[in-house]
Amino acid sequence: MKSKLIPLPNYLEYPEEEMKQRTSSFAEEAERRRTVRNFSSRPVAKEVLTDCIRAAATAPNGANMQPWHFVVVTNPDIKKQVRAAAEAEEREFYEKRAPQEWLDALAPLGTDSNKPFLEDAPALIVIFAQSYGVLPDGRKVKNYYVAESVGIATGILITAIHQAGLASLTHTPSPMRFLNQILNRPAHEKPFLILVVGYPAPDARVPDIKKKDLQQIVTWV
Ligand code: IYR
Repeated sequence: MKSKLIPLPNYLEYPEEEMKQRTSSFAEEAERRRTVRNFSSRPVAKEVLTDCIRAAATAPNGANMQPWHFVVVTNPDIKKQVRAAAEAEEREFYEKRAPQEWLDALAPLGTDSNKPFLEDAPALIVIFAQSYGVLPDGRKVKNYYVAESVGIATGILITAIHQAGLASLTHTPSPMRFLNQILNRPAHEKPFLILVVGYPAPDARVPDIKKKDLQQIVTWV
């Protein structure tokens, strides 16, 4: 197929002062985000979740294959099934599989195998990564840079949820294949992570941890 290039649509340039202002406010806004593990059961408008996913779907991705699928779980029975299966995996992890070094790294977070947030929160967005695409006629198309693409989309999703004034938690019970069965997704879709979404509980507590200083993480040459 020959490429058809069009003029860049909808580009917006800002005067430099405004650019600095916008960037600094955005950074401040991003710095307010905390991963939350205590959720209120207060419902969230479907329209808001839909728009957050719309934003995520703009992610740059390999060859524009868009190798993702988002399943939004709000049904209490399905949330219950997800919780039961996730907690079974997590008990294996915390009690048997996790090496001591990993458990030590998790200690400051205060996590354990109980995952009440999987039922408390009004929505779980389960992100699936498609190892290949399927054309309408059933033929398979290869996807490229799947992990990178889905990771970027998830980052945008988390940011969209945060800017809506909602909280999220990236939850990765391992292995996560049980999600294919509960959510009825085909085998070529691999669960990437569960994003737990909602309002924080009024008494939500978060670990007292800090991000690295910029000088530790940036080198200018
Ligand atoms: N999946 C487990 C363990 C866990 C692993 C990492 I790396 C974290 O940053 C947090 C938790 C759990 O959800 O408890």
